[in-house]
Amino acid sequence: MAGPVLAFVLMLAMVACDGASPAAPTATPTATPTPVGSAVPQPSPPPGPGFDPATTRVELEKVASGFSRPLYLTAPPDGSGRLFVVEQTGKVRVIQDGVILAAPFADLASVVTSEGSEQGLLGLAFHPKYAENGRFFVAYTAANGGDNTLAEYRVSADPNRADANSRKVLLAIPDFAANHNGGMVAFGPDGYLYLSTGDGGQAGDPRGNGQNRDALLGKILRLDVDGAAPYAIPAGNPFALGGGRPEIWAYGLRNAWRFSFDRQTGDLWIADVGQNVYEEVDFEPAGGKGGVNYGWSVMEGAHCYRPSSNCDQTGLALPVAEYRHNEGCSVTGGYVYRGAKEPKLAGAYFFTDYCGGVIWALTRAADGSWTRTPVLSSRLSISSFGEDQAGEVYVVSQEDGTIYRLKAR
Ligand SMILES: [Ca+2]
Repeated sequence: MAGPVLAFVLMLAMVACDGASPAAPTATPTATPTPVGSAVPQPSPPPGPGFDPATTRVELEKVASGFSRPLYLTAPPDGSGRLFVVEQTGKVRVIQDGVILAAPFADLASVVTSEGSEQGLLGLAFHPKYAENGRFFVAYTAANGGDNTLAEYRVSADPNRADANSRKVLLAIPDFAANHNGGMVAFGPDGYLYLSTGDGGQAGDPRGNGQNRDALLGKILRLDVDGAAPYAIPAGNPFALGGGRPEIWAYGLRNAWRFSFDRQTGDLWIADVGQNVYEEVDFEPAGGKGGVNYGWSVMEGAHCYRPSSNCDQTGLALPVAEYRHNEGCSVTGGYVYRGAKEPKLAGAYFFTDYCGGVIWALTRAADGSWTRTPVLSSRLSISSFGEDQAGEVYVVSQEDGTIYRLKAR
């Protein structure tokens, strides 16, 4: 119990120490206009007939418990029906037919550091062709001092055990603070691998990484893991031909701890953890060209941060939803529900706050306006959501080590 509580104290301490930032922020001027291919959210298909903000509420059904500081859940696209749970200290556990297998699928404890409250094994993504190639990808803070690391592994001959000797490090980004390490890794509908990185940490983006397109921190990266080793740059990446690091897909992010793709539309939803006041959800419609600047640290949410007034918002994409810290401390992004078991949830984006525990549904009306509806006061410390292969949505509760399934009430 002390771990998560301490984690919060530390997280809040980090958030509150802005005045102690050792380095002056270096605003990095951008010489050329940002290719804001999709800075203004375009209407996607409206929320399905399923979710009704006026009447639909949710409840949680316990799936399995006994995990140690779980941070994520996903499933391989192999028809096995298994759920894979990421534990912060380095293990990946398997739930098969409702039972947690005794032996972990993978144990990365020797290669990750989880000393800091935001460090550890942070993300996991199975290759879209996992059933054929057995490849999967993990994001973690490395034991060498916290490099924000993306590595690839393969499954062994036993489908419930990874090959511990198969590790290949694709990317290791040096980091200067224990907090803000991103760590979401997911394949997009384009087959490319997306990875979030934090701004490095401390508070207030002391090194100006969010707006620095020559830095890999404070970004979402897009990589082709089916081309040249260790990865190739997708030809359509916004800075593939110059203007910044070619790996960058999106920038101006503080710590996009969780993002997801709508499995039906391909829309990208980004939950970016805020500084002192505002938590935000960003939205990039499917088909965007990337290169969107989500504003940090010029802005926190939809508000000027540096400078605190009259900041230059030219070319910045504002969040589609935000809330103040009177409702929480750290946004936990989720998923648009596209499963089959809960037709009443169809089409809504579900997310929460780690401290507040209220699960919200975010929907867009026909006139383009967004509505954030509280659908459950969970009283949990929810570190993440997750999806199974069929699109059912799960809640990962860090403090009680339990996985729940999201249900309509
Ligand atoms: Ca960091």
